[in-house]
Amino acid sequence: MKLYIAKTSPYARKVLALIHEKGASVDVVTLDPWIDPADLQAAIPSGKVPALVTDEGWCLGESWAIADYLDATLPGRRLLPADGPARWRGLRLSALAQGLLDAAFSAVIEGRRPAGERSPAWVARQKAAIARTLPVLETALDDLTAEGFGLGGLSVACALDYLDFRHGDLDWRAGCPALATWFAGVIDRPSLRATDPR
Ligand SMILES: N[C@@H](CCC(=O)N[C@@H](CS)C(=O)NCC(=O)O)C(=O)O
Repeated sequence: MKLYIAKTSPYARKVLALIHEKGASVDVVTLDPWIDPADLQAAIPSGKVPALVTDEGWCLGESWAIADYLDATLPGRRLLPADGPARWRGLRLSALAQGLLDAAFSAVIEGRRPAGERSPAWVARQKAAIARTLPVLETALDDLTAEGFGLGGLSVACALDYLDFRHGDLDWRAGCPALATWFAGVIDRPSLRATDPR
C-alpha cells in the first residue's frame, strides 16, 4: 500500500492523522502535486493528493474515501462505525468539515493566482461558506463529543486548524465559543501534533 501526500495538504493530514489514531502505518510518498509529478498522475487521474495505491494495485482518491477505506482495512480502533446512526453522524460531521476545508482551501488557492487573475468575488463566496458552516458546527457539539474523536471530529479539527494556519485573520473562535473549547481539548492529541504542517 502506498499513500501519496503533500506536506502541507490539509486533506492528506486527515488521512495521516487517522492512520496515527489507529496506531497503524502505511508507506508514504511525499511530493508536490502542483508540479505535475508523473508517478502521481499515472496513479490517479485527478493528480491530487491524498491518493492511495492499495495492495491490490488499484488507486483511490478523495480524503474522505481513503479515510473510510483505511479505517475499515487497517488494524486499530474504528473511527467511523461500519453502519447505523453513529456512522451517519460521523459522515455528517466529516462532510461539514470537508465543506469548510474546501471553502478555506479554495480561497487560499485563489489568492495564489497571478494578480490580474484573482477574483475577490470568488474569495468572498468561499468566506461566506465558511461563515455559514461555523455556526452549524457550533451546534453540533453533542455529536462531536459523543463520537469520541472519530473521523468526524478528526476532520473538523483538521479543518479548524487549517483556518488557524491559513486564515489567521478570521478569528473563528469569536462566534463559536463551544467549538473553540472543544478544539482546544483535541488539538494537542499526538495524531494532530504529529501531522501539524507548520
Ligand atoms: N476533494 C479532495 C481534495 C484534494 C486536493 O484538492 N488536494 C490538493 C492538495 S491540498 C491537490 O492535490 N491539488 C493539486 C491540483 O489541484 O492539481 C480530497 O478530499 O482529497
